[in-house]
Amino acid sequence: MSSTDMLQVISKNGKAKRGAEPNLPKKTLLAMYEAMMQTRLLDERMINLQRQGRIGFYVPSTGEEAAQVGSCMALDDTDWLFPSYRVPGLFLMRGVDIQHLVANCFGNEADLCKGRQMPVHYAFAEHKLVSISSPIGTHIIHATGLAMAQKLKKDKGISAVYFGDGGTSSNDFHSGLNFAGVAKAPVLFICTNNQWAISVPIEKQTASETIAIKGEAYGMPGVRVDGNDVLAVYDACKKAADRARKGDGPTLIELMTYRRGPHSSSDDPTRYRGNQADEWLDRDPILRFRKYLEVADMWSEKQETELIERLKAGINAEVKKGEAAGQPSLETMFTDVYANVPPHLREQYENLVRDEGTGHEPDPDAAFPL
Ligand SMILES: Cc1ncc(C[n+]2csc(CCOP(=O)(O)OP(=O)(O)O)c2C)c(N)n1
Ligand SMILES: [Mg+2]
Repeated sequence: MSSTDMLQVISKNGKAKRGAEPNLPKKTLLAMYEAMMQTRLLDERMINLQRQGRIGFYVPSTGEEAAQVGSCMALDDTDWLFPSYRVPGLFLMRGVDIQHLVANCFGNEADLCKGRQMPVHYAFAEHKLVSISSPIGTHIIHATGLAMAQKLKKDKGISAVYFGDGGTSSNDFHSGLNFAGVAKAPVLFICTNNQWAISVPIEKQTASETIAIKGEAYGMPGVRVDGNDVLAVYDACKKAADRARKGDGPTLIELMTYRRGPHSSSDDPTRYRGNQADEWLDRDPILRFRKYLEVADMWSEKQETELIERLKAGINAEVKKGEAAGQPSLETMFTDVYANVPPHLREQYENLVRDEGTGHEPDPDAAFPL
């Protein structure tokens, strides 16, 4: 297969292409479907909360669920993941409790980052999920570096880094792939090509025929996959992971999909694009996988209704808890940076505690820091 062909397993009518199906047990297939649905429902709820002014910010991934779930299922728990800000499904797949994702968006006292990180920029080191970097592309070289270390240490794990089509224009994309190619580092470069980088369309991002083809320049295979086909995503990532684990080096994987929603809750895509998103509705990855499961007699309307009800109830319960929780204490603005808090910060902390609740407002004209 060349880096301009597109790998597909499930056709539009839900039937698998002969001989193309990965050999996955029913239990795994249903777990994948559940994770995709949970990702979609969480996104919908969080965007609604933001629109109601109950949380400040959110990044939806509607229509990109197969890219997240299929790729993550192909990796082992020993592998390190470097996520982008648009992959909540990865966290759910790795077993992060949904309460932590919700608490992060509220930035409340239950938030593991104590409201100090940007919303949606989760970090769960114990699940081998590296803290999300907001600057585009910087984590690509981190993943390469970690993979080089894994190789030197003869570690069993590999690394996988998630970025978008816009990320391929960053300097770090080029240096990350170059180093990985030379070092034969065990890393998967997973590019979710949703065809937009905020308001920049893919045709303004690159003059290459595909993103996958760029792998060739760095001495690694590039594969182009239908990113709305969860089994094709799984298959391509599993083959690339096996290859990396064997010592054969990195792979660039381009997952073709479409950003159906806004870039983030702060964005209004009607300002810069027409209604192409509608065309992608009937290529919905969840609908396609559901058809596949139904054709294979693994799924019914009743199971669908029950699953949605159960998942919604779980999300609602966490939202209730998240909203009822208090804010992080003032003290947390000063903790976790210095083992011994320096005198000037201690003084600021003491002033803050003294003024809290006294109606004292900081003077905006006072010398920095206020
Ligand atoms: C170095 C850098 N430049 C610009 C930005 C602003 N920015 C945030 S998201 C984004 C678009 C990224 O698009 P893409 O990589 O396709 O990912 P997607 O949002 O589509 O998932 C940009 C330009 C940034 N965060 N970092
Ligand atoms: Mg994009």
